[in-house]
Amino acid sequence: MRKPQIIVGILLIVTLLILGACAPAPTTSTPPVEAPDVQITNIFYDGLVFRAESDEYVEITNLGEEPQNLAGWVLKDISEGYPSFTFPSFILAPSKSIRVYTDEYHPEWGGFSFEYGRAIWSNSEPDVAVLYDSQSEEVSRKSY
Ligand SMILES: [Ca+2]
Repeated sequence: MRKPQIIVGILLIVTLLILGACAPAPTTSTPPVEAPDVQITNIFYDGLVFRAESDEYVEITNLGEEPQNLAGWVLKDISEGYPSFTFPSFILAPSKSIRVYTDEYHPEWGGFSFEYGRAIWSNSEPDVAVLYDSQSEEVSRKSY
């Protein structure tokens, strides 16, 4: 009575080992280099608010298919080297946009602001905005 059970047990183990060996190996290939999913898509540089142009904004869009957490990401005017804005933890969903205003608060666009008392984006000499990820790697840049 016990021998058949042992044989069945051995057969089971062998079957499992064969199945394990046949299972697809985990892929180690790296994904191809693509355009960054999160990009600066618009710079509204000519604000309507007289002089201070607090309504200027930089629009950032997730063009990819995965949500992206912007925690620690930095948006900077590299033409002057300042100001820079560091994002708090925020999940930017696919095909969604946020805006970083010069000195206004718009919760419907994420509520981000440089809180800068003067115009940032020059109307006469185009500036360059750069977006860096939390590792200080450049993700996107745009002028106008
Ligand atoms: Ca401006």
